[in-house]
Amino acid sequence: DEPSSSSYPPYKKPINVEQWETLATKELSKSNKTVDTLRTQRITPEGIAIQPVYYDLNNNNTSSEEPAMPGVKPYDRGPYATMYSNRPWTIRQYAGFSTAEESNKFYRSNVAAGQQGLSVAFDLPTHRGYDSDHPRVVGDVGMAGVSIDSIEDMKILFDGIPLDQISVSMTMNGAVLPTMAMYVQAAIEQQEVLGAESKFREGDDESKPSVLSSLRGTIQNDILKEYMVRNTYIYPPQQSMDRVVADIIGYTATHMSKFNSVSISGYHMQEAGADAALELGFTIADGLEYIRTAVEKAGLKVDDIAPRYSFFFGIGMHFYLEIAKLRAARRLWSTLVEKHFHPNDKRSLLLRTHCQTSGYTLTEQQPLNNVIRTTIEAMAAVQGGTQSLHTNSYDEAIGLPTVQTARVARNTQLILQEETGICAVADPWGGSYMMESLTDELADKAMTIIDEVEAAGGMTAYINSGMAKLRIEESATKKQGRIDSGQDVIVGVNKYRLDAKEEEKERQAVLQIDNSAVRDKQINRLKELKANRNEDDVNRVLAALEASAGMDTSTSLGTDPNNLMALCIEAARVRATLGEISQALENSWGRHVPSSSIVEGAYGASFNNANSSNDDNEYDHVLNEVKKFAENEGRRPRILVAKMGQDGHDRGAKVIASGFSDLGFDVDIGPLFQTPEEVAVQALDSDVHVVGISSQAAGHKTLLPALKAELEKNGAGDIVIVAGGVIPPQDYDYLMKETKSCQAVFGPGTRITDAALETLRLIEKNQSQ
Ligand code: DCA
Repeated sequence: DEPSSSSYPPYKKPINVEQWETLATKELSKSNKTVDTLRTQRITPEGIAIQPVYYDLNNNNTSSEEPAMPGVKPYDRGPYATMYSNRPWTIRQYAGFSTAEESNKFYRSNVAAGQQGLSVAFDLPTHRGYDSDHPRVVGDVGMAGVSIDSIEDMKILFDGIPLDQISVSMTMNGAVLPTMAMYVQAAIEQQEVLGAESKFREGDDESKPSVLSSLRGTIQNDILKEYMVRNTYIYPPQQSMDRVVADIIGYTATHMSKFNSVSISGYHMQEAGADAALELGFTIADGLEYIRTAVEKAGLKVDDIAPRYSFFFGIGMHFYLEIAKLRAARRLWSTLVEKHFHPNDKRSLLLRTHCQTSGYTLTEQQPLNNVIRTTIEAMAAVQGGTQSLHTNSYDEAIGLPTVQTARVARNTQLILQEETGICAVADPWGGSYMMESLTDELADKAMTIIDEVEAAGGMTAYINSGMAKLRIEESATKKQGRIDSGQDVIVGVNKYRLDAKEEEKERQAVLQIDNSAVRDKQINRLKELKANRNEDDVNRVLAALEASAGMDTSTSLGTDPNNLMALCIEAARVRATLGEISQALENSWGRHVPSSSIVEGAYGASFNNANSSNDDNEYDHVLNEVKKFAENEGRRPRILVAKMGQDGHDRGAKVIASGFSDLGFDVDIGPLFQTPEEVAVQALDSDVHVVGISSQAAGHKTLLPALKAELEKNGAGDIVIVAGGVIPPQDYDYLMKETKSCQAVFGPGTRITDAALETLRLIEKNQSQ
């Protein structure tokens, strides 16, 4: 019953209830429950006992082919036999903003209010390996996450939070070595403070666990998807895989056995526009590549590392499909890991996953609708059997969540866990004709994609060929065309929209961060740190790091003295900063420079599909207006689509670039991570009519005025600036009136045809002045 690599037949097994009971009993051993308790723990007022698992009771359990039980290979129905009837999923809200003090306060109150695990969002300078005093990060410090420059910040972040008891997930991929090291060193120093009360091992007291082996949590450490979609990489792919990812996996396998060393993430692919099959196929292919790197290149054993690989998927609005996706993911993973790596430990086959409801499906218009969307997505995640879940706040299309919206998001999960009875049953969909067949079909489609990647030599090679990025961007552009043409309905946006006045009334307050105050605070703390440390120690460790980075042999074994994770912990101990540690590695490896391209024709084709019968459609109207402009002007309207600061979310920028290009604009697309000065230079060099700035990470209030000033300084004040992305409507006046730093803001939900037409009008207006 092994699938072939090119086709993926439905995977059915005889039901074996006894096997399930044995597994369930084992899982229950740490509680005082038995299988019988589970069978009777939820009785409805009508006297119906809800069962922990359902299967075809008319079968004699051996001869017929049925979907295998939960906890049984290939795990379609869940990685554990008892699932939530024994232990509900972890409510794990992703959060972090401003300073470590502010975020720590927020974490503590969340835990007190029912959150079960922490999940840290770092700001973009931290992701990209810059300290807060670096000139490239002026607009980004503390904005899209918490700012961490050193071990001192990390200690404050977890102050009063016992790291041996609460599991901590950290979304970090670029500067993953210094961040992980600072977390570990913070735990060691936390234990020193706890002193006699500490449950950790001191000296050679083997009866107690060591600090490191007590730490529970997950580091994202998934660099492959950064090159495809999220763009918070620092170093080139090869060194990132063979040294950074592999050394962390090796180190944690030896010293931190409860820590998940990688969180293989499809989420960002879905956010960037990938459909479910692409998200699934690419994510599983990434996972295979991470095992290969650890086993074949670093010489680690599959059973030492694979049980601590974890996954992360996005959950959008296609309810049935998202459930099928998680079922198919577990099946594909267990089958392919078994086939390629022959593990002995069953845990190597289990796909355990975190999920997050989709940020992309949230709308700026009528934000309360987002509560409903998030609830539906959360239900898909848990009916698909996720282990851990983040539910978005309903105001996240326009900014950072407030205390109130964060509470609604958390309560969404608490209500599902404690009011609905959903936890009582594992995989309620098992045996449904529709769900089983959807699972088969989606697994099949994803398998075709995995085959394609494997044929190209695995995911690193496939990414290097540019194909992975292109396929996701093409999928995103087509999706935008379907939304703009009304084929895909979004209630309150492209259908049932309120008029402007009513929309205004529904507007939400958003959390405002005083970016320059956070930056000043961080810079002061950096100065203090540097004044009080031993520079010789710092220089010695940084030199050792650079030397190790320069070696061309693997240092991934957890016992290797040159293991980069071990050296970074030492660097954190002597108070080297995150920027210094990152720079030491960069001295050996350099910084990765991405290339960018534009998908052509996909927007137009997708838009026109819906309107093929209509000769006089809006798409053609815009195309004609652009043509007229070109005839009058002697050249086409030219736009530079750019991103400033460390914000790497480029779905919006890419989709706009492709859409405008299909609509007849000449489009230049700027490199990522530009300063306002660099964008101005490119705008002048390319003689554009308009600069379109896409901002997803809250830096707009600092960066847009700086760009405007820079253009004016160079005598190019007539270049139109338009902005789009996640910009709260409250900031529109500041940008358009107070500082006059842009002439239009295209918020979420703007159709590209509308944006293109308005941009054209603004160019004409500027020219006539
Ligand atoms: N019966 C008995 N034990 C169970 C059951 C059950 N039904 N369900 C879970 N458990 C156990 C697990 O085996 C695990 O124990 P272990 O650590 O000793 O193996 C423990 O309970 C925790 O459960 P788990 O399902 O692993 O849940 P989490 O600790 O929340 O981990 C996971 C979830 C996806 C693996 C992790 O990588 C994670 O938290 N990711 C979050 C990533 C994130 O936040 N990203 C931010 C965007």
